[in-house]
Amino acid sequence: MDPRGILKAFPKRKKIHTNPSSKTVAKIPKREDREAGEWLSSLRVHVVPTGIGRARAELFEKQIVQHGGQICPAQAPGVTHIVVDEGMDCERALRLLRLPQLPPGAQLVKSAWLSLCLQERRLVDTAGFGIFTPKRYLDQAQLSKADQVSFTPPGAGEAQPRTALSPSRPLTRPVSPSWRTDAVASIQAQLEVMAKAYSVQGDKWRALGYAKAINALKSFHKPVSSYQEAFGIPGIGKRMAEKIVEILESGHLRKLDHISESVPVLELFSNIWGAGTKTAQMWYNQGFRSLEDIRNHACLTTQQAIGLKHYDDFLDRMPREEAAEIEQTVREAAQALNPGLLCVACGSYRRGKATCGDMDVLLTHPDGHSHQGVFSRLLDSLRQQGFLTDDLVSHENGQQQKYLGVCQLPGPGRRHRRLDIIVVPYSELACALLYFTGSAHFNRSMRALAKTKGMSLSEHALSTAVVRSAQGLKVGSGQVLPTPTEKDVFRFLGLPYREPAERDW
Ligand code: DCP
Ligand code: MG
Ligand code: MN
Repeated sequence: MDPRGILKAFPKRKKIHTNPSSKTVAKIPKREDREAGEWLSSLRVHVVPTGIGRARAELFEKQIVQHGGQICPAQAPGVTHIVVDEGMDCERALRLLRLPQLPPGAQLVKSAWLSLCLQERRLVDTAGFGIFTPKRYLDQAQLSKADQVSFTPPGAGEAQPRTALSPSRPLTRPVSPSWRTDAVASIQAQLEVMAKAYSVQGDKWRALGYAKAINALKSFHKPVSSYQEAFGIPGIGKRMAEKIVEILESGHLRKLDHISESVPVLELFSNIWGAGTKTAQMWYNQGFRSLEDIRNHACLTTQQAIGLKHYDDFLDRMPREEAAEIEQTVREAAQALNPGLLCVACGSYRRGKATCGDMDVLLTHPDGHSHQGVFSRLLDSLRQQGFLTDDLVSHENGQQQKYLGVCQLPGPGRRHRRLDIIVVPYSELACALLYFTGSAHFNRSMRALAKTKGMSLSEHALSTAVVRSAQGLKVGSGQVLPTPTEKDVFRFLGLPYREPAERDW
C-alpha cells in the first residue's frame, strides 16, 4: 500500500509558535522515547467526557494509553492532568468530578491541549490550555491555533484542494504503523459525529447507516486504505466508501462543516432522560438554547424533571465494579425476600463492558411461580433502605414486569445511577436474558433474522411466525418453540452460539 495515502490524512499543521519567547514546548522527549511510542509516559490523565462527547473522550483515552500514558480516576493519587471540554469552567468540572478541590499536583486543562500533543506527537506545554491561566491574550492566540488541530480542516482559505498531496505542504511526519491506526481513529470519530448529528435530528435511518459503517470498520481485519477496500466491506456502500476515502485523503469530511448549528443544542436537550428528538426540536423551536433555559422555562414531564436533576450523573458511565455493587444490592434485597430467587446482571455488564450506562438486573425463580409478587415487595424494600431515589417507569408486559429508576449506593461521593429491573417467569428466562443482554443492535439483527426464517423473536419467546392473510389479518397464531437456554434460540435460528461479549452487533 502506498503509505502516502495515509500520510495525506494528516497534512502538516501550521507552526503555532507565533511568539518566539512563548514556552509552548516544555519538554521534548528524547528521540528514542518518541519512536518507542512512549512519549506520554509521564502522564496520568483523567478525561471528563461531558461536552467532549463520549466517542471523542474514549478516543483520547485510547491514544494516551497507546503512547505510554495512564488513564485514571480524577481522585487517583498522582493524577497529572484532568482534561475537560473547552467550554468547561473550574466549578462545573469539580462538581462533575465530585471533588471539593483540585487534587494536588493535578492540572485542569482543555482538551485542545491533548489534541495538540497527539497531533504533534510530543508533550506540549499546557500554558494557554489551563482553565485558570490568566494570560488572556496569549491564551486566546494559542487556543485558536490549537483548535485547528482536532479533526478540523487545515487553513480554510487555502488555494490547494485538500485532497492534493501538495508540494507546498511537505510531508515531514515519520512513517509508522500507528499513523494508520490514527487515520482509522480519525475516520471513526468523524463518522461518529455524523451519526450523532443525524440521530439527534431524528433521522434514525441515516444515523444507523453511519453506525453500521463504523462497526464494519471496527471489525474489519486491517485499517482500511482505499476506496475499493472500503466498498468491499459488508455494511459499507458506495457513498459511505466515498466519505471514508475523503477522510483518508484529506483528513476531513466536508459534510461535517454543514452540520446545522442546532445540533449541539439538540444533543444537549435529547440527553435529558425522557426527552426524545421531537421534544428537543420543540424546545429548540421555542427558542431554548441551554439547560438553564429548560430548567426555567420549559414544560417538563415528571421523568424529564428527574432527567434534568441528574443530567450529569446519567451521562456518566459507571465503572463495571460499581455496576456490580448495584447488582449485589438488588440481589441481597431480593434474596432476603426469597433465597431461591435467581438474579442476573444483564445489559452491557453481561457483555463484559468496562463501563456501564446503567445496571440491568433480571430476576426469576426456578420453581416457575415464586417470582410472582416479588416485584413490588423488592421495590418497597429497596426504597426503604434509601437505595432507590427516583422512579421513572414501572410497567407490566405480559407476564414480565419492568422497572426503570434511579439508585444511589450508600456512602459519600456516590453518584445517582440508572437502574433497570425486570422480573420474568422462569419459562421465559432464555428469551428475556437474550433480550436484556442485548445489545440493542444485536437484538434488532436477531429479530430480523428470525423473521426471514419464518419465526418471531421477542423478550418472551421464539415462536413460529404468526400466519397473516394478504390483508395482514392474523389467521393463525405462532407456536412457542422450546428454548430452555439461550443456546436453543441460536440453534433454532441456525446460528452458531455467541457469548454475551460477542453480541455488540
Ligand atoms: N434493549 C433493546 N432495545 C432498546 C433498548 C434496550 O433491545 N431500544 C435491550 C438491549 C440492551 C438491554 O435492553 O442491551 C439493556 O438496555 P440498556 O439501554 O441498558 O443498554 P446496554 O446495557 O446495552 O448499554 P448501557 O451500558 O448504555 O446501559
Ligand atoms: Mg444497560
Ligand atoms: Mn438499561
